[in-house]
Amino acid sequence: MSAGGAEGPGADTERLWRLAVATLDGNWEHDHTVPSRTLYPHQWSWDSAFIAVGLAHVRPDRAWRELESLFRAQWADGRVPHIVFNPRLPVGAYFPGPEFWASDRADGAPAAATSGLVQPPVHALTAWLAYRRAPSDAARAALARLYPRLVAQQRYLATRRDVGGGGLACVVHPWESGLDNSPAWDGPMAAVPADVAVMRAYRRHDTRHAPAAHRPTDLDYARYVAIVAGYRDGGYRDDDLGRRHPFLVECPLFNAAAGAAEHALARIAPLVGADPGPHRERAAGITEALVRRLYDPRTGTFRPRDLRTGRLVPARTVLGLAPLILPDLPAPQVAAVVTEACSARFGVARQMDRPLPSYDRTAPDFEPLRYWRGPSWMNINWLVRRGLLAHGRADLADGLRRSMLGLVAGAGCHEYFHPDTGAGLGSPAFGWTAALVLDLLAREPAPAGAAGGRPAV
Ligand code: 2M8
Repeated sequence: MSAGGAEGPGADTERLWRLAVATLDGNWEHDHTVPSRTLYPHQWSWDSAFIAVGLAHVRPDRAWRELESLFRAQWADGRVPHIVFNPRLPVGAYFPGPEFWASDRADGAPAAATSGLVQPPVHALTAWLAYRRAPSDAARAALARLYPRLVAQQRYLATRRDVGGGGLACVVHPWESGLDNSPAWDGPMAAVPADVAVMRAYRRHDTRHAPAAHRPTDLDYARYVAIVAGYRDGGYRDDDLGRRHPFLVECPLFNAAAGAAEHALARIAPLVGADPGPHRERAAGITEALVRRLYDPRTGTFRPRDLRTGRLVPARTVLGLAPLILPDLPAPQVAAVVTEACSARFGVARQMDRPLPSYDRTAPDFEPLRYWRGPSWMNINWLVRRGLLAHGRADLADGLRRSMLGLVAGAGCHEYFHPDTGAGLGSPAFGWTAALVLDLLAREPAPAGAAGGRPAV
């Protein structure tokens, strides 16, 4: 394939660009972009953040509408819900739907029906990138409106969610990690009491649109539902979670995103008349806490910590590479993570056939078809590529970029991809895949006032 390859942009680039724009346009829904018309027809939190990065290249006004519509559904405590439900859709358009979450019964919930969970806080980073891509008075005004909401999002995580007391936020559900059925959650999930028979009372929506063999199992879903039900029945309150909540994990990707958010807020603050100093201090604190609490010097990797057992989880997943996005990650950890990324487990190289898988390729339970247990995903690859660039590894970042573009050139804007064959899996017209392809194809930031961002062909 030639899309963005060493041979330079060509017809493939033009074709990919058009496909990506058409995918984003096709998924646009009055004030946001759905991840997928079939599988995920509402608004998802970190999807909207990644999507805004792509929209900034082609429809900058929509990039800001995307983020602002999401933050309109922010709760009074600062949490940004992981799903904002579209009231125009019929009951059963997604499971679990608004009737299950019952956000209208919770204190501090917004007028819109939402979930009560969050997702990795990549929004400040992507707002900063969207602004840098297409700076304008309108973009600066949008940033000024978003800034206090982004700060409140961070405050919620840093205060209500620091259940371990060590300066990191914990996730209270695998859905909050974004990597729903990652092998990283197998241990913590095994401790969640659930009976698979409860699923007889529900109708799963996902397996109507994707093969069951690609999706989390019914037992996974029984546990997902049980964790939500407990949290919901406690009014989605976070006090005393350590005593009563069955799933509490500190995730390296989630916290790396929180650290990157403080770095981004430090860049945004002067533009909106705020002080960048506190953001720099908080960023340094998160990086220090990540290294202290989640870095395992024995294996040279970052791993999630299960707060119920106090132990790091054994699985080596792509989550462990995410701290690379922190510009202040200390050199020994940078070297270790790059070594892990370049190992046979993940296969990063200057010349690589396929992007990163979501899980260690050499693990006996690696599953190339099942969701976050093996397949390659564009958003994670995009984050790791940014991390490689931040730490002076443009050679590896370029290998990753070409492998990502090759995947989409071969299979289209799928949700995820077979990590060996490159076959497209899941939804065939997926929002963040399209958006991040645009970002990979576009040149690095457009000069202030430049229009478009479309690559030369
Ligand atoms: C997937 O998660 C949802 C639940 O939030 C699902 O499986 O139904 C994950 O891939 C998540 O990371 C993503 O944000 C969401 C929508 O694309 O789908």
